[in-house]
Amino acid sequence: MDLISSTLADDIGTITLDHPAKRNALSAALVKGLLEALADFAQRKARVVILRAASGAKVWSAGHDVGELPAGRRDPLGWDDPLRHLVREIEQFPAPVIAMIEGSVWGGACETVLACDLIVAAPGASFAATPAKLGVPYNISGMLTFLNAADVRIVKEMVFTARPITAERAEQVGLINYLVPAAEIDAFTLDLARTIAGNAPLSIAVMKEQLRILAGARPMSPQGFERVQGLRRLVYDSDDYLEGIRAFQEKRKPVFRGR
Ligand code: LCV
Repeated sequence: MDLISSTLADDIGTITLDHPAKRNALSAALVKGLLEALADFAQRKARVVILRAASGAKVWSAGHDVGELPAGRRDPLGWDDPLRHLVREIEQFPAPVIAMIEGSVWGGACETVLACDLIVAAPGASFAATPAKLGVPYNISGMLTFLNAADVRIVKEMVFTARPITAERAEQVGLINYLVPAAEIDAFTLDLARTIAGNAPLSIAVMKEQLRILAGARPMSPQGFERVQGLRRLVYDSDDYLEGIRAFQEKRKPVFRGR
């Protein structure tokens, strides 16, 4: 069963998340489909990609597939995790990726959307960073994705409260580029894509890569990195981490005890 669909027309690639039964959770299988579509578009020299869910989706994506998170004792967001691959491929894709959002976006999907180059959202859309709700120690490059997308105070609000922020608020704080009525969002996003596709692709590709390298150039000493990795290990080895995953699977509110 295909969990995504993709089309390429007039140099514009469109990828649609299509696994509503699991609210487009970013499972390894769904991410594999996304990566294959992006690789195909790169090979066919797409000049811009639109990443979307089905029209009228209530949930754009529920984030990392919780059922695929390790049950403790292993970094849940290590280098080879499918979500980490997806974020890197979007950032390194040689053309702009536009996230077109209808519905709610959760956790790793929120980071995936923020890793896109432009974001167009409809009223009713929302964005939630959920590690604190699950007891997950988010990873450093993931935190950098958030930090590059919003003021640190907004990032702290998102990650400490784990509460969704509305598309309206996201526009106010500059988290998204455009807020467009649902009835117009398809045409608006296609027009934006067409504008980009009509410009010089080589110039755009090099500016996107320059911005990626500059945005990633944040000083962190080896000692600082090791300290953070040690702190993250304490979290994913904690009872709270197991409790977060268990509570999600038992469809109940987690009880975190700070150990
Ligand atoms: C697997 C799911 C999921 C799901 N995984 O429908 O950023 S971090 O660190 O937190 C990172 C590790 C991460 O991204 O973690 C995931 C964060 N995501 C969330 O916290 C959102 C979890 N999902 C929900 O709160 C609800 O599913 C929403 C509000 C998205 C939709 O609610 P709704 O009532 O429409 P259900 O909850 O009934 O879900 C429908 C089916 O999708 C599965 C869920 O288990 C259910 O499966 P069953 O029908 O087999 O029970 N599902 C939803 N999200 N992230 N599976």
